[in-house]
Amino acid sequence: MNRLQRLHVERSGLGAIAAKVLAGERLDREDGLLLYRHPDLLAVGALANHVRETLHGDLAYYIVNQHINHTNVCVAGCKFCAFYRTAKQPDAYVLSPRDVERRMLEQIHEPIREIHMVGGVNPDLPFDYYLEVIRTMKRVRPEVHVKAFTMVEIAAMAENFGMSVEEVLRGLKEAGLGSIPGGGAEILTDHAHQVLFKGKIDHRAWMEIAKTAHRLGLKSNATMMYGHVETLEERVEHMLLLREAQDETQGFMAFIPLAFHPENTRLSHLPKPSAADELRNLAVGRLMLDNFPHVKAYWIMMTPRVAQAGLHFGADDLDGTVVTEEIYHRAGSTSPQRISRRQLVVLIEEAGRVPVERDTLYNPVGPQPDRAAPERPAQSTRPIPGASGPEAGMGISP
Ligand code: V47
Repeated sequence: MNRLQRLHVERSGLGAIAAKVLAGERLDREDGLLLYRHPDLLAVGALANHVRETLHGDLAYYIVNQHINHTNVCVAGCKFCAFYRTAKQPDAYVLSPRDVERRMLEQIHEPIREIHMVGGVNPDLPFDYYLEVIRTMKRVRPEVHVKAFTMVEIAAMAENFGMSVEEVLRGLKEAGLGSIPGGGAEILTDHAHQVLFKGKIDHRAWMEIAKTAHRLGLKSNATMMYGHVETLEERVEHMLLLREAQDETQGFMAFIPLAFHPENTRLSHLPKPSAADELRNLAVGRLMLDNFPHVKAYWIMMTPRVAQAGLHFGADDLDGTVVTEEIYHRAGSTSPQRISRRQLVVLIEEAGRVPVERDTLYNPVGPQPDRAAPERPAQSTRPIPGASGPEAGMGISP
């Protein structure tokens, strides 16, 4: 932070939090709430940007990827979802492994590094279906990273097939699964679970599966879907639970706040998210989740414009080219369904950041930009043991 920004943050009344951030001290529940309630969004953003730049300098990551939703049939009945169908509805679908192959072949000319696949909780699909889909993806593009199936889908597989979560994960991993996307976390509290998504696992199970995956060497992301029935306290609680789990496993790569899109859902009376709320959630996430390496501004749901601004509110990643997105588009997203690699690069450059193409695990790929990130790889904003001075704690743990 430069002197002017520091003065601004102090005058805004966030001096105590700023001092903690600059000293690398962990923020607590009350700090989280204050950051949510504070009227000066730019001051909150400046603090988050400081952490973001300490970790990643000017770099902003993107990936060339393809999203495929293999089925919209789901028995969970979540109130926030515009995507799911019952098996009997006329527009219910399941993609066969051959269909998945076809979708991939349509994009075979693109240098895709990741397939992101999630779908509904569909009890009619056998375990072999999931294995076959993964094997097909690896056959069509052996080099592709398969990031697939949320903790919710994995829980359902374990239950439906009489297997332990560990057996499911080992089977999927053997077939070629590379990591797990961050979906299905919603808001990790009993209240949100009861009101919104009681047809699927609660936060205890979500976290246990995440930790099991991490222990088996599968990295994952973590989302937070906000802006529906939850309170600010619940958002902070969600972040604290993630932070605690991350202390244990170090298995989460990115935190991805997702603003609720109400159209075509049973909560369609709720307002659409504001850009200010989206930016604030990125910023609070960046500040509270001091042990998460990355914060993602998922352009598909934020729109490219707000995601660009997000790169100055704590986010260091825009996600990817995506190709075909259904979950938000059914819920009223006005973003395009795909974006080219060139467009992503331009979006990042226009925002004053330096684009870095990455793979799923955040290894840079392709030609590297001239300007580098801070010397050490991003892992945590916790203090470096033994370091001193007012900004020492903003360093990165070894
Ligand atoms: O689990 C569903 C959310 C998630 C709505 O890991 C909604 O890299 C807002 O998890 N309004 C799926 N949100 C998407 C997801 C994701 C996206 C991008 C990257 C990654 C990653 C993961 O979307 C669901 C749910 O939490 N969601 N419906 C809605 N109407």
